Amino acid sequence: MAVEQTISIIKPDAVAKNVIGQIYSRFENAGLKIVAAKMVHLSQERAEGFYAVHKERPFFGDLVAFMTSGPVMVQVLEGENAVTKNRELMGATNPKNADAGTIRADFADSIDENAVHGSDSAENAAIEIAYFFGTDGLCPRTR
Ligand code: DGI
Repeated sequence: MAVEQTISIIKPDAVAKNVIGQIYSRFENAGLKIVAAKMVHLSQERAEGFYAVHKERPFFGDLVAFMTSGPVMVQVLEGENAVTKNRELMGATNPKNADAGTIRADFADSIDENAVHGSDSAENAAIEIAYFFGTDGLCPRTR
């Protein structure tokens, strides 16, 4: 399996719970490396643009309001099978259905406030990385 990159976002609920470090530890313990990271408070436009695929869904307004309610931590994770590995660490979208020991089982309260985002394919990962970090915002690990 080739080395991949994926976007992870620690959402405003988990930032507010002060568990950025605990979530980072899970990435590191799974062999994923952080090669870019920044804290941002998304504007309405940035949040709407990021979730544009969902704009016709009934929960879109609530999703954008939640994602702009406080800062988020955005990182690029790199490693073998990074897209799938991050999705496995996250657990199911609805924390009620998330396997024990996953980030959402441990830190999310509801489907509306579910702690983390992760790219769902390598194609979307490339789009999301460009959305947050442009073409030269990554720091390849040189040692
Ligand atoms: O990739 P995921 O975050 O697991 O899920 P997704 O890309 O299908 O949806 C993006 C976010 O939108 C998800 O993290 C929470 C929200 N969402 C998705 N489906 C529903 C939802 N929110 C509500 N209230 N109801 C839904 O059915």
